[in-house]
Amino acid sequence: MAIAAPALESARTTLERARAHLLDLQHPDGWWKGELETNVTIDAEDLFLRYYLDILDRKQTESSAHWIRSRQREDGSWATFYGGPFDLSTTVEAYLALRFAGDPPEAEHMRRAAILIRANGGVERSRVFTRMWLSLLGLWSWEDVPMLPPEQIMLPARAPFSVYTFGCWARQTIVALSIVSALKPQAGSPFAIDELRTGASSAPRINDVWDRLFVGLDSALHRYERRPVGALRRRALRRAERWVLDRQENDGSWGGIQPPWVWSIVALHALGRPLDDPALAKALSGLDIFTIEDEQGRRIEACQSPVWDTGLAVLALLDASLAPIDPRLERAARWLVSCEVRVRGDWSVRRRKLEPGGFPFEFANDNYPDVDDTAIVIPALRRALPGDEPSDDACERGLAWTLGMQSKDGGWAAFDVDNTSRLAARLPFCDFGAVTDPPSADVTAHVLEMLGREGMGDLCETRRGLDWLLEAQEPDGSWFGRWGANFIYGTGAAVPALAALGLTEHESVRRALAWLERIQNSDGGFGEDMRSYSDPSWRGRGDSTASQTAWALLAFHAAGELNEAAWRAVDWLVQAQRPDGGWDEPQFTGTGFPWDFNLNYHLYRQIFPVMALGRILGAEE
Ligand code: R01
Repeated sequence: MAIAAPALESARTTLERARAHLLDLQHPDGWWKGELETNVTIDAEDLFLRYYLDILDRKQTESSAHWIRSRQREDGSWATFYGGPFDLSTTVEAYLALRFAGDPPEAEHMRRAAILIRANGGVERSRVFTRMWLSLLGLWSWEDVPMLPPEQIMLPARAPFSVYTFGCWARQTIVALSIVSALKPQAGSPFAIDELRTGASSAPRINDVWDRLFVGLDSALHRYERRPVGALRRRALRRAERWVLDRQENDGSWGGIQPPWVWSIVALHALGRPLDDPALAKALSGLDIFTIEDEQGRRIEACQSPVWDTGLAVLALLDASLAPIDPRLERAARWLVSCEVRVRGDWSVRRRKLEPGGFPFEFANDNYPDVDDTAIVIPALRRALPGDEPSDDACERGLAWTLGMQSKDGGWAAFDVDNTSRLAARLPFCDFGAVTDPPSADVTAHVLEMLGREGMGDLCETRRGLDWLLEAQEPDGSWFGRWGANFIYGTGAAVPALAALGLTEHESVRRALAWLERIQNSDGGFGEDMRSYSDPSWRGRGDSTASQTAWALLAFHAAGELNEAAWRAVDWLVQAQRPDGGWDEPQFTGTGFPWDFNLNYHLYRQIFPVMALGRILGAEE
């Protein structure tokens, strides 16, 4: 499509400024890492943990309280994403953290929150995690939360409800919690929270026979708790403690994510380990690495994404015609090679013969490399360090590992193979977030795009993955987004994958483009609110954002459709760019678990526009 010179010129200027801005954000060691924003339960739970361990620091508490107050909305609520609806558990935990910081319940901002909490069922209707924290703090009873028996760790890996039935993030959290659930530690709380109670039942709702069965099982487990078989319980606790200790990462974390990390600390402490115990000391000092302290206040990152951010940034800068020999790209690529995982992790329970390889999401996470990061890093290394032996060796190992991680239905998930139990989510404990890790369209698409670029389009794994992806297309032409919001993310990953396999003319690509054109905003941009995960009427709907507009452009470019809709989206990026070359994006466009645990990757808004504009303007040269 012939584009007027001024439009082309302004797009080029936008790209140059964005590229310079992105390069300015590179760390001297070569990597990129944007803040990974989540919600205030992470900050509240940090205070709860420090109160429980009796290591609360006045200044830290006040700075965390300042941050938590700053996230409260006019109506007194807290949410799990920018512009999101009131969330009961988040509001309960934020309120409680401010109580620990000394905010009196009669203060206006506290009263407003308490009214909302009571109006929505009270603390009794908050999620299991929240009520476990309350139990730890002496504000709830361990009898009134689901029981997680440590004996579960004794089950063979393939047994139903073995810890390997669950996704890695839930597995690590469950093992630590099963120790806590058995020992029932409780700190004495300095105050009551009657103002948050309604007297409602906290029992899980019974909707079908499975709920009835599992609630019955939980009651039986609570009865067993009164007289557990001593020898078995002691063996189980020892086995669980060993399992936890064997998985602590070099930075002191567990899996580089907050929930297993804080609950492993509570578990080891409840087992009697002193705070200067080596594992506990490393775990506590490691939390400082995930702590951000600035004028906005003190906040904790639930996770960090340097490998993911750096792989994407390298791809974007290469797409924006930065020469591979540019020393800044070389430094980034060498850093990525140094992140390769060379040891077996939990993934090998289902793939005993598969050689280690692949890349993680975080700085330190040898136990849980993921297929998604591997599928981004390998193409980045192949283009940034062409012909480099150590890099190519890492890529070969990563490719072999990825192929070995294909699930039996032909799709790829993030961390595990065939982690698809539908019963796991029915357990009373599992009232929060995804608890399994089934194949998803976005991860499968990233893998297929990598295999296409590797010239492995004819491999049987590729053909089965392609069948899986085509089968997964929604009736409206889009694809679901598991790790990004939402259908725009899935579609922005799937179309480049089909193009990389030579299927630009495929009917499913036409249907995807037609869907994108139907949902384009009147301002030319693209946006999709997190609400589309819980309300179909929000599919493809939301205020325009830089990252989601860029994802749509990746699909237009891959399909060879640089049409009027595409150029209106380019123009939206041009108009929305800040003078410093970056974009603002308060909206969350990433997910840890869709709807329940949402992420705002602070570098998405900088990286994806560079990638999309780079590919489009490169095509116009
Ligand atoms: C959490 C939790 O805090 C959390 C944090 C991060 C993730 C892990 C890996 C990736 C990378 C993305 C997000 N790729 C798989 C996708 C790339 C886009 C998940 C969860 C909250 C509650 C519990 C995460 Br329970 C456990 C963990």
